[in-house]
Amino acid sequence: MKSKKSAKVSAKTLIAQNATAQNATAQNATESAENTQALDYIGPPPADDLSAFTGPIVSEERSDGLVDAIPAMEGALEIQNHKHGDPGLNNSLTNGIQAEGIGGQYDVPTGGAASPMFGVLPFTQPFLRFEEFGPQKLDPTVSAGTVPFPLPTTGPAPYQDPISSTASAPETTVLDSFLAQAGIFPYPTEFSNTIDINPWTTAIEGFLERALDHAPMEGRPGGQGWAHQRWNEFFPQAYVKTLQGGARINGGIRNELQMHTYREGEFGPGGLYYLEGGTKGIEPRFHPGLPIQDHKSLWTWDGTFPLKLLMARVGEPLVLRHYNALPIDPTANRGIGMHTISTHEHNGHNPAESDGFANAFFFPGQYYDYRWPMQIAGYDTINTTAKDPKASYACAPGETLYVNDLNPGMKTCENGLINIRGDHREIMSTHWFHDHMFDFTAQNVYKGNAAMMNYYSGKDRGNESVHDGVNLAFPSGDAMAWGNRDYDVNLVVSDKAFDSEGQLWFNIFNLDGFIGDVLTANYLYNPVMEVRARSYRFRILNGSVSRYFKLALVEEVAGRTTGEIEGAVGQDVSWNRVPFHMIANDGNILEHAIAFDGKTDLDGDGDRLEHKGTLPQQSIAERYDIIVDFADHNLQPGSKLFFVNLLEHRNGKIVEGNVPLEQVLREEYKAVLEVKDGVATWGEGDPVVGKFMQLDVI
Ligand SMILES: [Cu+2]
Repeated sequence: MKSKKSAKVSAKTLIAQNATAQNATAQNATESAENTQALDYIGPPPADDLSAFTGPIVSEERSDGLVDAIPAMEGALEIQNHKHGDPGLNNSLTNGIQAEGIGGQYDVPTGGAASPMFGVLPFTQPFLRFEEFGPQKLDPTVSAGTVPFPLPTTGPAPYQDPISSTASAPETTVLDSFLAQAGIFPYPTEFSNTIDINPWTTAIEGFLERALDHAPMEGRPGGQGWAHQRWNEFFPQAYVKTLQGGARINGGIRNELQMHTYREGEFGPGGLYYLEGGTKGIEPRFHPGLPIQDHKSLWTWDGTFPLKLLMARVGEPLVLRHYNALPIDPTANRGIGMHTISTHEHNGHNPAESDGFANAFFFPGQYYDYRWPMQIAGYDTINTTAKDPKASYACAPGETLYVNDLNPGMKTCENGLINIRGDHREIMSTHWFHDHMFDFTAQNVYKGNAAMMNYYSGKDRGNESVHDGVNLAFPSGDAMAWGNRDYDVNLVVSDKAFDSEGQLWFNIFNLDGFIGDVLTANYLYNPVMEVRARSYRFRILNGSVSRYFKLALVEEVAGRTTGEIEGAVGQDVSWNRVPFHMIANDGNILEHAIAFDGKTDLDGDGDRLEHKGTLPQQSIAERYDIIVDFADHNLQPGSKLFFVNLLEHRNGKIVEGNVPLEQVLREEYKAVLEVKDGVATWGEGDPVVGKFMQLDVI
């Protein structure tokens, strides 16, 4: 990224000034602006820099040098005596079932027995909304807590290892006190913090039985090549502190960081999504009747449930400080996943050093500062004067933002907006970020390293009541200026499998793609969500690692012949397809909403009905944003709906095809448990085809 603009100023300086002089106006800030062309280095690392380009340069003629190169995974796998640990050592393959599968037509889960469900019935647990990380203003005047990242200690299972601290995690309340400290320390820097030392160094040295040469606190590689590009221009104005960690109980430390603070709108007392005590006490399990996940089985953001959501704003550069609290011992993983991680913000326009490059992984005890500029594409060439209000930052009265327009400086929120540079048609909406570890992305994402990210902007405000010609007023709520989630629902759909003890299981020996036999919504098995009789936005992410979906929405009505899809003989219910509109795909808001109402033949194959209430195929990592009106289509309080998956897989290699909606609902297509040689396996169908989430209109 190279700036074409000459009149740049230092956001860092301005923010510091603004913070120390609360009454500093945009005019003052502009007057004290300094030219940052000299501050932001553009170009390759100098020859004497730590990160200067050295090769080997890869080409057919020059590939010999790679043969003797150190393997990319070298450090990640190291155990005692410079040996490599086997990260699959503790995988719980059940009953001797091997990588080649069970030989059945439906190899689901891949090469494994059917997941035990411990007698849990479908649609018997409430849905959980995502929990917000809650970005905070980056403010140099805040006196930040300086307690270092706590060390792993032994403790009781399932949240710690009782015997070995290097196979364990820091104690949960100690971790929470660490995360809850004010501010951010050490303060984020342009160059990687390779001066401070990884606070886990002594423990790591004890485990490796050798001294570490140098173990920096930050995992981002050092030198100019890994310094944050255009740092002064896109100086972070907000930050998030979080960690990747083994499963533990949610301590509720983010309750007050939720925008709604459990006081506003449907998240407030009496609202549909209010939680008494917030998220405090929520256990890491897929259903209250399924086992609590062990800290070695499930590695989520914060280590907790619910899954996490980053509410970020277009125009506001952000630092995500990501700590690695995973076990020092690479085999303390129940045979799934790698304890070194790298974080990729999927579809984001981010510079390479903050893009989750697969080999730029970081180690237990370290952090990595990802700096995401959050600018609109076209920043350098289109609307550089920031005159177009459609390209704007969403804000509340009194908020300020540094903007690098013709008159650079701190700008104050006016009518819910601050204009910024760039092409408004490029504004993004629904993203996610996830692990990108070399060779281990699938396992680590499966194991919980996946979070969602909503981009808020003038156009996509998260406030449905502002009609200013800019805001698209998508269903959301209006209790707050922006970022209302009352009727704006993040929904990650992903398939999982469990071993005989009910712990998360993945077949690491089959490299053709792993599919699970339990479909989850926000990592919950068959949850029930209550909705109002009104419009909702669903931001649906396919969070699987090898499985595609085709999702439909139906209403279930009493009477075998009442609905447009008749029930089978013996069923006393029938179904109606529920129309909706698609408004965004893969983080891009569509120019026009697309109606999936059966009136248009969207793919021109002569069949209109197939699009009524049914989405196109949804690939891995793909996002569809849809709007459903639970007050239309004869829906009303008391109506009961289901999300249904119609796409069949028989293995992780390839999609088999669509199963007709009628056959799924009538259970003419239905996976059946069969016991072969004492092992429960699936026959006659893919168990992930079918209903997976219930919606009750209240
Ligand atoms: Cu991705």
